[in-house]
Amino acid sequence: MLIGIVGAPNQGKSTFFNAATLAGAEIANYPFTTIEPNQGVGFVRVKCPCKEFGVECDPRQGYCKEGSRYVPVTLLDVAGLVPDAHKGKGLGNKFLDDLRQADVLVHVIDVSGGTNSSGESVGKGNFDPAETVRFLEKELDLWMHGMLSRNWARFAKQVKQESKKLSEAIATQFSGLGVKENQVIKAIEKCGVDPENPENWDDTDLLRFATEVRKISKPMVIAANKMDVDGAAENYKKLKSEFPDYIVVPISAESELALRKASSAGIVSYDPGEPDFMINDEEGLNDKQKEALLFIKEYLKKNNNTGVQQVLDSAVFDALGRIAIFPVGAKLQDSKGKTLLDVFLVPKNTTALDFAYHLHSDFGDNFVAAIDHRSKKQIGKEHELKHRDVIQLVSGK
Ligand SMILES: Nc1nc2c(ncn2[C@@H]2O[C@H](COP(=O)(O)OP(=O)(O)O)[C@@H](O)[C@H]2O)c(=O)[nH]1
Ligand SMILES: [Mg+2]
Repeated sequence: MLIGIVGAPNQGKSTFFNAATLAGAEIANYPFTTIEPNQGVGFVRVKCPCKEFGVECDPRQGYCKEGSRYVPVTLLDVAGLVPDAHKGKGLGNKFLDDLRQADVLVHVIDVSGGTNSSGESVGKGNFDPAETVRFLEKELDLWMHGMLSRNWARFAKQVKQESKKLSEAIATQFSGLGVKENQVIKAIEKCGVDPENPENWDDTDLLRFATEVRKISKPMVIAANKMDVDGAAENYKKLKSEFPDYIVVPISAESELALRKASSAGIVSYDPGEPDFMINDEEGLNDKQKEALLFIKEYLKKNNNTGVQQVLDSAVFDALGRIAIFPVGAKLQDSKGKTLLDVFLVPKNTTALDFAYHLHSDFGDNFVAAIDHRSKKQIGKEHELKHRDVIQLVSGK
């Protein structure tokens, strides 16, 4: 699972990334092989079944705090996007290459209206952040369109001559888009282009198709950042009403970063996503630190949370539509007596059998039934799992 943090320069992407990944790698125990400088480990939050069942859990990865299970995910701090990046301007190509790998995007924007789409500081309230949203959508669409249109005529002809399946051919030939075949099928249906005659698609068709592919393959939430600046709240409301199809989450990345740093230093007790924090050693603080923490306290009173945790949760569970499933043995334990050891983030509509295969092909091949640990009822192969299900697999071997 890879979450791409995207946006124009100076909107707060790196601040968001640093806050969300601070010390993440150490606590996550998360196996990744190709970690790069701009990658880090963050967490999404799931209500852990441990409280409900009255047990102590032993997370293999991530951690559990006060009944909240923090499940590791990889975050990617994508290079800042500038206008005309799709033509290779700025770090355009690097941006788009990073993006290809992402399952879901978090678009960080300066909702105080103080930064334009080129990343220039213009003084708060002097820029409409809605423009930044449109600009990013357009850049992504033009990038995808550019990749498709470059060789389209030749590609379409070849597909036809060799009687290939168009959706499959698009997914493999344009691997640079990072799009799966089922997503291509959906996009073709959505924009009503003729899959039998791709040579007849004109440039407008291709752009419409690119737009649908982008929407389907790169779901996105908007992190309305710098909400701590005066006047940002009005912009946020406006943005939310202007983009009803997006999840827009108000955030203050800087406040979250300050709290995480203070928490690492032992100055405060704070759990990401929570509405408050505790100052541990009031006397040990200097005036500046005190003032900063009081400012954040006031912010939290008004806004309920910094929003950083909520953005990640929304990206994975709402925009991407994943559900968290806890596989267990009898008594919630695995063969070594570890309780609620694992949790997996799988697509919605995952069936009991899909889940068995997700764990191991042997579990799938030898699937007999599964038991829903809450109801103690047996469920069959085709049964669709729900968010936070606790599932015991019954295997034939
Ligand atoms: N007031 C305020 N400023 C922020 C916030 N997040 C980031 N900034 C500031 O915005 C500027 C750009 O942040 P940065 O994370 O480097 O942006 P990036 O270019 O998108 O990675 C820096 O001066 C940050 O301190 C926030 O939540 N509130
Ligand atoms: Mg940056």
